[in-house]
Amino acid sequence: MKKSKNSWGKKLIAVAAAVTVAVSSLGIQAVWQPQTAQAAVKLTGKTKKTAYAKTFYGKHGKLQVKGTKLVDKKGKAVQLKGVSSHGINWDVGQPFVNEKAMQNLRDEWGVNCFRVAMYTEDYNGYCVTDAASRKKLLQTIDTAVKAGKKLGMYVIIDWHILNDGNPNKNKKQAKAFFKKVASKYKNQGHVLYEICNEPNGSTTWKDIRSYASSVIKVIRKYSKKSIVIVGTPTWSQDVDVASAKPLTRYKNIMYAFHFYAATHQDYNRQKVQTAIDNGLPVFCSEFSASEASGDGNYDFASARRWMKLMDKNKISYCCWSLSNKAEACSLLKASCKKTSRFTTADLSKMGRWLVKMYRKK
Ligand code: IDC
Repeated sequence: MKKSKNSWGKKLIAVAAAVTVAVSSLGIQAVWQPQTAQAAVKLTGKTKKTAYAKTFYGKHGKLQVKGTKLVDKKGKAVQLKGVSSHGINWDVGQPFVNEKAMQNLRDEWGVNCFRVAMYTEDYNGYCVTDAASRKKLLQTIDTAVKAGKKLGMYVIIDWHILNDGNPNKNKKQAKAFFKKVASKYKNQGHVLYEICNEPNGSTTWKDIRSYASSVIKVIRKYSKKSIVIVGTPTWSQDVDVASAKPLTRYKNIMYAFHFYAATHQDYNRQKVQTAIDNGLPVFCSEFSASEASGDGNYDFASARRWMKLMDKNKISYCCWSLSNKAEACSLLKASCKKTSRFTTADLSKMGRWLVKMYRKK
C-alpha cells in the first residue's frame, strides 16, 4: 500500500515536471508552480565536515574585479550566492548570526557568502545607539567574520543606511567604523565591505561619489585590495546612472543593485542591462521575490527572470533575509524558534524557493 502511494507520488511529480517543461519550452511564463516541486527541498539541519581546500573560499581565495565580473585568485570568474542577515540591531536578525546557522547555509542551502546587515540610523542602529549596544553590534560582525573564515565563506560587512537616506549624513561615523573594521580585518581575504546599503530620497550619484571617495580612502589605508560595494541612488537601483560616471581612482569597486521581484520588473532589469553594457561591475547585495516592503505577495515568475539576468552576467547576489520575522521576505517561518539546525519545516515559502534554486546551481 505504502509503495503504491509513493510511486503515485513520483508519477505526479513527473507529470508536474513535464507540464512545467512543456509550458516553459513553449516560451510561456510558467506562473503556476506545482506544490510538489516546493516539497522537493529536504534539509536535515545537520552539519558536514568539509576540508578547507574544498570550501568556496578555500578554492577561490581572495576575489578581485575584472571588467564587470568578480574573479578569483586565478582570474576565473566566480558568482557568490549569498544570504543576508536581517538587521543585527534587531532581535529578529542578531540571533541568527552564528557559526552553526552559517554552516547550515553552507552545507545544505548552497550558500557561499553571508552578509551582515547593520543598520545605522534605524532602531538601535550603530549611529543612534549607546556604547554597550555598539560593542554588541561589533561583536556580532566579528562572529560572522570568524565563522566565515572557519567555514570558507565570504562575509560582507554592510553599513545599512536606510532612514538616513543620504550616506553623507553619518559620514564621520562611517569613516570611524570602516577604520575600525578595515584595520581589524585587513588580513582577512574573505571580507567584503558594503559602504552604504541604500541611498534614497533626494540623494544623487554625485553625493554618493563624494561619500564613497572618503570612505574608500579610509578602507584602502588598511586593506589595499578588498572588494568594496558602493550603493547607488533610489534604494540601490540606479546602477545605470552610476555607470555613466563610475569611481575611477580605486580598484576592486563594485556597485550595488537591489531588487524585490514583485515590485521591480522590466524597467529595473533594463537599468542593470544598461550598467553591464556600460562595463559596470554590479553586485546584487539584496533581493527577494516579495514586494519592496519586504512583505505582500511573491512574484516568482519575475524572480526567475531576475535570476536569469543575474546568472547570464555572473552577477553575485544575497537574499534578504535570514529571519523569522512575520513578513514575506523572511527565509524562516515565524513559528521557527531555532537559530540554527534548520530543517525543511523551518523554512518559509521564500526559503524553500531559495534553497531549491541555490542547490540546483
Ligand atoms: C526591512 C525589513 C523590515 C524592517 C524594515 C525597516 O525587512 O523587517 O522593518 O526594513 O525599515 C530594503 C532594505 C531593507 C528592508 C527591505 C524590505 O535594504 O532594510 O528591510 N528592503 O523592505 N530595500 C528594499 C527592500
